[in-house]
Amino acid sequence: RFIPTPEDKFSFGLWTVGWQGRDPFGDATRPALDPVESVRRLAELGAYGVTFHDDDLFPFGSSDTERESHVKRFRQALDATGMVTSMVTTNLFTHPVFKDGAFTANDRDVRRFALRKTLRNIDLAAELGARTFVAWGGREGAESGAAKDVRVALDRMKEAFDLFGEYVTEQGYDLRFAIEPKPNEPRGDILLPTVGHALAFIDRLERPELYGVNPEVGHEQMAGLNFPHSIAQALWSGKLYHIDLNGQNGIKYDQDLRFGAGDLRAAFWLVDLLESAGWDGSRHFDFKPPRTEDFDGVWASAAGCMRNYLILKERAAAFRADPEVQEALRASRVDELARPTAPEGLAGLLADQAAYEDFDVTAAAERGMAFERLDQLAMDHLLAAR
Ligand code: 3MF
Ligand code: MG
Ligand code: MG
Ligand code: MG
Repeated sequence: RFIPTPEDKFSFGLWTVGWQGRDPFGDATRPALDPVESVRRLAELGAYGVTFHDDDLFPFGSSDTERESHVKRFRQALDATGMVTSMVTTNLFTHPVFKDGAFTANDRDVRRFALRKTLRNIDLAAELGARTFVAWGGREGAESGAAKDVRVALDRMKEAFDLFGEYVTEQGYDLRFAIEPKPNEPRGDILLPTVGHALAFIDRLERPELYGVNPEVGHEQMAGLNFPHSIAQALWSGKLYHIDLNGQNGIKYDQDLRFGAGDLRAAFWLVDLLESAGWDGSRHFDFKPPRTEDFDGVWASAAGCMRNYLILKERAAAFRADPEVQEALRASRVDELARPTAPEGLAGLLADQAAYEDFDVTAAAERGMAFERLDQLAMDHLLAAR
């Protein structure tokens, strides 16, 4: 029970299990992990894919031949294990050159370098058969007001994404972009801070169909937002192109706990939503095994992400299948929300005396919604008390 298989489509960033535990206050607590070893171990644990930043696979500044040899070893590991590269992304935040951002750095030559670094990496993504290219605006932001003209920065951000869209179209690559919002950290404030901001930005691009979002559990929760609600709106917009699953305890620094840690109830509703929406993309984990852990702890943490997803999937299915829950949903009139409010149109609505003149406001106001009973049933299922 709860044993992951490739059919579950679980994937991990190389930077997750490979995180050495360096934080603003402390040095690395673990040695570097060979990407080939990560591929092998994750395959053994039941994952189907891995994802990476260019710099996770070959060090920043590698020559073309060094780059080729790293890619070749990685490819061999994929072939040997049957793992896929499900997503590729660019590191535009670690090297000091990106201290003021990449596509929106005030320095124009830094922006041009960032575009070229990304275009090179888009080629690699296509070469490895990835269909999704994630862009997190790591340092696109500011600490102070006059430092960044946000309207102009958004022009430059649009310019960058439009160029990438033109490039994949010209090259005939089957690749879509997923923008990853985050409100802050490492910058004081980051541009495109939430899913909603990113969705509005995408509407202004030249080829909007090429772009969607890559929401991360902890990033929305850092802003105090309801993650399942953000995912629901992304799905409703047809824009959920990828997802970063992890755990977070409220409005704090980006904790990147394993999936299921942190806000467990949000995780339950998230899995319920993804599964009932028939989400067929990767279940991608972007977490950090805490720096207290040795490698046994790293693999236990990775396994825990998948196990928790599968447990929650079972719990959510049990909730949906319970006849008492179905009855409670009806009692809360959840099905009624699916009925269009005025299908007869404006004229019919205006002519309907029952809608206004004869409407019994008092009686309607007195009807309870029965949400508490419904939510307790969910709680019982989540805690396996039913
Ligand atoms: C930072 C993140 C990033 C992105 C990654 C993929 C390092 O909080 O979440 O992880 O997910 O850059 O685009
Ligand atoms: Mg995070
Ligand atoms: Mg993160
Ligand atoms: Mg992320």
